[in-house]
Amino acid sequence: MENINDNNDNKEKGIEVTDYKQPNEDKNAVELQSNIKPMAHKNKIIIIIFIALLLVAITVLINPVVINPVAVNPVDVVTPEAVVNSKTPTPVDDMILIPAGDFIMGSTDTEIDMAFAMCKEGEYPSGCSRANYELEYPSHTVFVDDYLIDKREVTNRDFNLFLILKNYRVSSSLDSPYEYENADNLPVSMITFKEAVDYCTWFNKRLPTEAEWEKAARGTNGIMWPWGSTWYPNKSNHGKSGETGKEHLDDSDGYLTSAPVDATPEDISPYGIINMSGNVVEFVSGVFKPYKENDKYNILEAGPNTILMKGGSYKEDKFNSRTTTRWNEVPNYFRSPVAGFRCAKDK
Ligand SMILES: [Ca+2]
Ligand SMILES: [Ca+2]
Repeated sequence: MENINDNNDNKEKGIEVTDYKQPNEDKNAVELQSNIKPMAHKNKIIIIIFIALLLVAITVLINPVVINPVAVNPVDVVTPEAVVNSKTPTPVDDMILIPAGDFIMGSTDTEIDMAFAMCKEGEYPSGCSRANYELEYPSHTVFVDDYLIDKREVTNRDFNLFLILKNYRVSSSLDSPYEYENADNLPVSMITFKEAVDYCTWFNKRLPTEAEWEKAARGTNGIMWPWGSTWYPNKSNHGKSGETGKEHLDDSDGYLTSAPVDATPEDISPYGIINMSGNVVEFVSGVFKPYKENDKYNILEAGPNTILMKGGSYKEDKFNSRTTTRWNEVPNYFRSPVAGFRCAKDK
């Protein structure tokens, strides 16, 4: 700023600032510069190339393996062998935070009537009992604290990883889906309640409570299926109603039996949790009993240690695939190709 001001001052005073230099001196200066510039430019290029080569050499020495930058979904491509052989084997950990707050749990009398009517309209109306849906009564508000829950059902791949790394032995020799080929990304099933608990514990997680599971499935507004209160037959992997012991499979949704855990992305809850209507029913923690708010129906106690499961499966029709659906079974020996689980944990 000072020089510019000085020049302006000089111009105002009628003095040309370049008058001190003779014309011949200027010519020599130009010639001298023209001789020096190419040499300086070459040197700069050589120095830049040298530095670039040095950086490349350092990079190669530090990272000898070129990593493929293409993004992949580990659920789709990682085999159990690859995971076990890696330096840091780990199950897929994809959890979603459910914020603390109230939600609507259970079903109203009207919703129970709707479920019963759907059953009566199915292929096996004589097998329908309203009492099955009265287990969900009443609709009541429940506060649930912050927690995290798995976005997807636990896969064969991850359960197999648990068996290998933990040297865990299941309680019987199984004709197990997780021993099938090409089944890595199917939901694990044929496991007992205890085995599901042990898996979650090994992963520093736990089974969700029934309230946590139901809130994750239906959000705060009490919707009937995870995506809303209107049934869409192609959103989830479901089955169809039928006589006990008869075929309940339905491939109209694209899957006759269990589907890969991320294959039906439209079976999605308000929180973004997948497969809470269909695929496999899911163990939750706690003991099965009528809701304490039930002042109307005489629900038979199923036993002090009766376990709970939630949601539907690839063998269940729409009325048994609702967010409020409750199942109970005797633990320890129960294992089924339609029963799997997902884990939760405190925030
Ligand atoms: Ca199906
Ligand atoms: Ca499910």
